[in-house]
Amino acid sequence: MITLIHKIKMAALICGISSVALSMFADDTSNTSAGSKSSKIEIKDFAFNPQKITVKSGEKITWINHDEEPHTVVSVGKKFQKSSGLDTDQEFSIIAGAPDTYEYFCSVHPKMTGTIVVEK
Ligand SMILES: [Cu+2]
Repeated sequence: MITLIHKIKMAALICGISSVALSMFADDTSNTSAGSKSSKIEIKDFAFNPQKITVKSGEKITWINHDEEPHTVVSVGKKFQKSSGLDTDQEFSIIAGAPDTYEYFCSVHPKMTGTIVVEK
């Protein structure tokens, strides 16, 4: 009798521990997918690709330069922080701010332009 109760208690304890561990694991994965949503803009052949993107406020936006030439990311009207000169395979990231339309260009090649539409 006593040993049976003891066994049940042990089983309940083990179940409790594993479900806590599982829920922690589930929380971790949902946090990574929801909290760090990000968009990539590739710089290739003197163009931003995609040229226009729509993101949510708080989303991370990363540019990566695939050209041999250095490029920059500069906001029209200085609405967000500008990048330094990006060498080959170098990245630059910002966090999308308030909902708005953000135009940007490359200060080395001003004909290179892009648009970010930030939604709520
Ligand atoms: Cu450029």
